[in-house]
Amino acid sequence: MTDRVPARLADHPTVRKALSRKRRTPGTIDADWLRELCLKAGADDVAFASVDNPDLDAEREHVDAALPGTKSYISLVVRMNRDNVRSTARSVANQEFHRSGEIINEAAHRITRALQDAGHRALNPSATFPMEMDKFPGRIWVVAHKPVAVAAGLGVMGIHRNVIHPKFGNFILLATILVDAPISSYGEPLDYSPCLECKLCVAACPVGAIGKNGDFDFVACSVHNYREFMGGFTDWAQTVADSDDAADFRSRVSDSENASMWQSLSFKANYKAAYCLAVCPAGEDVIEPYLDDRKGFMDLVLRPLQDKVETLYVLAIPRPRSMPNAATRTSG
Ligand code: B12
Ligand code: SF4
Repeated sequence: MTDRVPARLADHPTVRKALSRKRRTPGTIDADWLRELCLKAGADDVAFASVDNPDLDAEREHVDAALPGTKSYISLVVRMNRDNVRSTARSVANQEFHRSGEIINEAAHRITRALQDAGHRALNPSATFPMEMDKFPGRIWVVAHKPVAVAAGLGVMGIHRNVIHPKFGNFILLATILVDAPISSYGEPLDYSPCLECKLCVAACPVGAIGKNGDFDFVACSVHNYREFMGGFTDWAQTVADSDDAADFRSRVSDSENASMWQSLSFKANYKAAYCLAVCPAGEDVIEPYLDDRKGFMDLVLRPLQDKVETLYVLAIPRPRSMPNAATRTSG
């Protein structure tokens, strides 16, 4: 090593210090040590997958671009508080998503730091936003957390295409850390799906994005739920640009919609619904009230969301020109 250092660098204090200490040659990461590290850092569950796992072939080029030489995925789960997600008050549910996102990002950041200190190259892409908007409307996420979690054995995607953890149900957020080393043992996919096929998610979605057979209309979901993100923001800005004057603009967009957009811009972008997650009774920790009294569960959890009067955002498909692109839902 010393021979390879040019003479003009050899006397630099940093170089002298680096050369005098013991070299670390990080090898395979011990799975038990890593699991303990992740749980202590704030994850509620964790499992590992290899980049060579054929179920994750589609991720390979993306993670290799993010961290060249990625060898393993560390898949993290953080629980969400269920009744917050179920609330008809969007501020309550959004606060739960944002806070859980911060918790999982903080956990991933701590774990990545510990891996770096152990001599590894490691990277923690954001759990949710920010994403790679220069690629919009293409793939804006660095790594797809769901397939990694499924391959690592942390859950299975239900009819609503969210990952259901066998114990925590779908009240979880996911994150993935990329690391440049193999891990001593990898997870296996679950041998059953926690999804009960009850179809409450189908009944709850305000824009019909979830098909009974598991088809998912991501455009319908994205246009409504993500109204204050990406394309929905462009539509709002376009309405500003297309308006003749203030009165015209206020006739097109309600004060409440503008205030909501401003709340998203000034705080964090808020989701319009996550009702598919809210109503899902799957998971060992979640299922009891549903088993005890299915009608009671529906009255308590599903009905208030179905009955909520709210603005829905849908794309205009060929229909009379007078049809607006926002409609008010008056009943379930
Ligand atoms: C893109 C995305 C979305 C898109 C598309 C959803 C989807 N099913 O892919 C939209 C905007 C609709 C969305 C909505 C929501 N999302 Co989202 N989303 C993501 C993201 C960034 C990637 C998802 C992904 O891996 N897709 C690819 C494959 C794996 O998904 P798939 O279901 O098998 O296939 C569908 C897509 O590929 C889609 N598709 C096909 N081509 C294209 C092209 C583009 C450009 C897009 C956008 C989609 C798309 O159609 C396929 C069939 O449905 C992840 C974060 C991340 N970095 O992983 C969060 C994530 C999946 N979302 C999450 C959540 C919570 C939500 C919402 C509840 C939002 C909310 N908080 O209100 C809703 C639920 C909608 C639903 N029922 O799926 C969580 C899920 C947690 C869990 N338990 O599984 C994640 C993992 C974020 C996180 N860190 O936890 N989401
Ligand atoms: S609500 Fe029912 S059908 Fe939908 S994902 Fe959950 S368990 Fe499966």
